[in-house]
Amino acid sequence: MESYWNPYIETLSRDELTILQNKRLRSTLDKVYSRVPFYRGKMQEKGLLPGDVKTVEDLKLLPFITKQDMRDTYPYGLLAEPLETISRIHASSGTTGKQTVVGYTKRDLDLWSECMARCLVMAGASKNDIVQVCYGYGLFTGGLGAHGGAELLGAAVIPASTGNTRRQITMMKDFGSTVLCCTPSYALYLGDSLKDFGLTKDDITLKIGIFGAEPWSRNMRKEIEERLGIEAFDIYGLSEIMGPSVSQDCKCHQGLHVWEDSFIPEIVDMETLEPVPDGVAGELVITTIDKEGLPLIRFRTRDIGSITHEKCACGRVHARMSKLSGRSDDMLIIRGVNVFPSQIESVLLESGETSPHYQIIVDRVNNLDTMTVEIEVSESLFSDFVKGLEDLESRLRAQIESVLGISCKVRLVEPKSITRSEGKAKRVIDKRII
Ligand code: DLL
Repeated sequence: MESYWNPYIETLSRDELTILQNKRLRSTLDKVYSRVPFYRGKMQEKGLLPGDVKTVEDLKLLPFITKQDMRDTYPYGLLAEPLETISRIHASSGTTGKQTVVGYTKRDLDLWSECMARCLVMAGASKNDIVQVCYGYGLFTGGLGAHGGAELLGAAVIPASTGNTRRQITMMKDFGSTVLCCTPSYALYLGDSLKDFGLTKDDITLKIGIFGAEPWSRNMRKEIEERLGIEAFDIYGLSEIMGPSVSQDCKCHQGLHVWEDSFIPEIVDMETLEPVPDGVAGELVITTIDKEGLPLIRFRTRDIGSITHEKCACGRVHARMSKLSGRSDDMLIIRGVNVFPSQIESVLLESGETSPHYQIIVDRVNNLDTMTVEIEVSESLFSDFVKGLEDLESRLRAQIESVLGISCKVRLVEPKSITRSEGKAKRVIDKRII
């Protein structure tokens, strides 16, 4: 028998859901028009008043909002509530120095926990479970997001955060964790590491895994399930909208249910930016209709996938998005952390010590992502003594690591050794097979 955290909302009929969405959309638009100069300006440019958008069907009249707009209004320009009512701030990396900043009111945090609790129950978890959260805690939304939902559910939460695999496995075994929340690549790594500690999947009590923050394939899901002896679920979210729990798959594993009472998903053609019908792939655009602190209207996620509004066999009417097939920009996700090549470029430009020719090589070794940045040095420096090069390598590595927040290798290479491209420079060689 299917369980629901919020049976009323999760099994509404499409008509009831549409009525709720229309009402919430109108009030969100009224609010942002009156309180956020950015939205008022954008709507006025199009000659639109909030009353012109009456239903979800009319969404297409509205302009989009992008990560760039969030940076242009950094840090608080898009808040629809006074700062005094903001309870928590999260942020995520941008293409260059500035982060995108998101403020949550107390009610927003409750909504987030509600959505996460729905995801946990959809995966089969209950208050009797022990949930080990190995997403990072901090500005990244994974840790605190999963944590809030598990607490609301009434489960016992282990706020393990990332790193220290030995300790993670010891806790998993000794504390009797039954639900694991982390990135899929870390789940695979944990699965692989069991044997290093003389354990098998029969020595642990995990039964459910809730994995997201990076793309992963069905094959990877099978591998993880096998190694850890669990059922794995795909959870999606993004800092700008809300962390984990914008959507997740149910036990049917036929797409990720988007909690449509809070988030309206659209898929738009990547060239024309016009909405496309169900089943056709394009860029995912999300409008929040129940958030107070930072409502976003038609946010371009840059994630590519498709959507279906067909009711699911699990009884939920909420639309399902496909597994994501990629991004329409150059963002990389390395160990769950978002990396834009331009962030590395700005470090190199600022340092003034190398040529601007560089290449990022991403690989997966023992199921963990690795990143090496190859940078060409100038002729004069290259002929210099080796010690100087080693110092420069470690200086650049430290700078890149501090900007990106993840470790990497830096390798200085001879002038003109990185292949020049006739068109767009090929900055990234991604050797990962996902
Ligand atoms: O990754 C939030 C999150 C944390 C989601 C934990 C799930 C679990 P950001 O750091 O802002 O937020 O990165 C968001 O990560 O636009 C996608 O490109 C990618 N992403 C997130 N979940 C998935 C997923 C968090 N299940 C960006 N499959 C998004 C594929 C995902 N890509």
